[in-house]
Amino acid sequence: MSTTQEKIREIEEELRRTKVNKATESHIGRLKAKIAKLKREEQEQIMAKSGKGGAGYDVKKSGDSSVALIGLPSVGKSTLLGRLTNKESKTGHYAFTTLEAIPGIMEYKGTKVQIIDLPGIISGASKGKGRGKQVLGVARSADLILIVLDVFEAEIQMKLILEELYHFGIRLDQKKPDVYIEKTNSGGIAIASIHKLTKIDEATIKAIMNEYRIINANVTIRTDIDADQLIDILEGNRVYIPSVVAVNKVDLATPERIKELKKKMKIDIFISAETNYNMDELKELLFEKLDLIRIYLKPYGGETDFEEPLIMKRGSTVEDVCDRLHRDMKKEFKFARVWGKSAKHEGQRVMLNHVLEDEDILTIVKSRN
Ligand SMILES: Nc1nc2c(ncn2[C@@H]2O[C@H](COP(=O)(O)OP(=O)(O)OP(=O)(O)O)[C@@H](O)[C@H]2O)c(=O)[nH]1
Ligand SMILES: [Mg+2]
Repeated sequence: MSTTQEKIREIEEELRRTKVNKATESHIGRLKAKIAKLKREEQEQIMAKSGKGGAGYDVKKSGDSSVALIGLPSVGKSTLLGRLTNKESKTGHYAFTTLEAIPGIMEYKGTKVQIIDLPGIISGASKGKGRGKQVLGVARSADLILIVLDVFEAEIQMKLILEELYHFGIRLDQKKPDVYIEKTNSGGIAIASIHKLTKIDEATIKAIMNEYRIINANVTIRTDIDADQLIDILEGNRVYIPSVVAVNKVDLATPERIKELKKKMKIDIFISAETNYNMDELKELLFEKLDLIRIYLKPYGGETDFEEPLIMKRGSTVEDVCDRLHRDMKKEFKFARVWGKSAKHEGQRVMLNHVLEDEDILTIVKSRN
């Protein structure tokens, strides 16, 4: 065991021994920050050691959005890729059939979603075990992570996956906490929070920040954060990704087992890649969670193109559409007209900041028209 690992273990031990109450809150915060820093050090050591041979998978992005398949070996990820896309990935009844990242394209409701099949992960993946770094590296840059579990081992697999993802800096189904830190030269740490902070107090914030050698700063907080989230912000390098949890091979399980799992854990969908059970439902769920919207373009004075909608992230504005269409579009923009859910009335006249909705029809009027 390295000295870094020893130190981590020691502090983790102290953390376990410390009773959680008002008096120990800032001490606990400081210990957590120490652990985070040491873990980063450990991670850097691992990265340095595995140096060359550890190049990441080179997955070329394509489609409107991407989904990474994460699960233990043999849970059925490759079989699932074959069901969701037109791509074949070798399947087998033995572990580690897949050794690389294999992308396929799922076409659904006019969108093209890249689904990436990956080798199974194992305990210690985030520390580089069994191609873990490469696999989790792909997961980090995906728009959504589809967690695939085996119906008979769902509980233990889920626990392992969550730990590995967390340790690799992936925060699932969490919005990036809105915390803004502006370093200053004097005056100590001034905290301004928009809402009441219920999970962390000022002393703890200061203790954690001191651990990161920040003595003077203006901190603006707009999320009800806890100590871990503040540490995430200070560490940086975290990614915030939505997930879907699917339990596979339910064709092999009894109704009792399914009921038990439903009671025990939060599962989004039960599937069988083998028998195609709930495959359409899974596609719909992925589509919903990816939060994509379809925009039908109607050229000025022309017909609406319902065949090939523009696929955008939810929350996109007319300005985002302009940027997607052409680099200079914004310069020539005069106004736009919208029909559909986001319009107050049919053909509403809107400007660049207008937020669009799924299946809106949009006409952009350029100043030259
Ligand atoms: N009964 C049943 N078997 C399945 C199902 N999905 C996959 N399998 C079988 O499970 C085995 C493993 O499937 P794979 O798709 O290769 O699993 P994987 O997760 O890609 O495995 P690795 O690449 O080794 O990580 C194969 O023998 C599949 O035929 C399912 O829904 N039901
Ligand atoms: Mg596979």
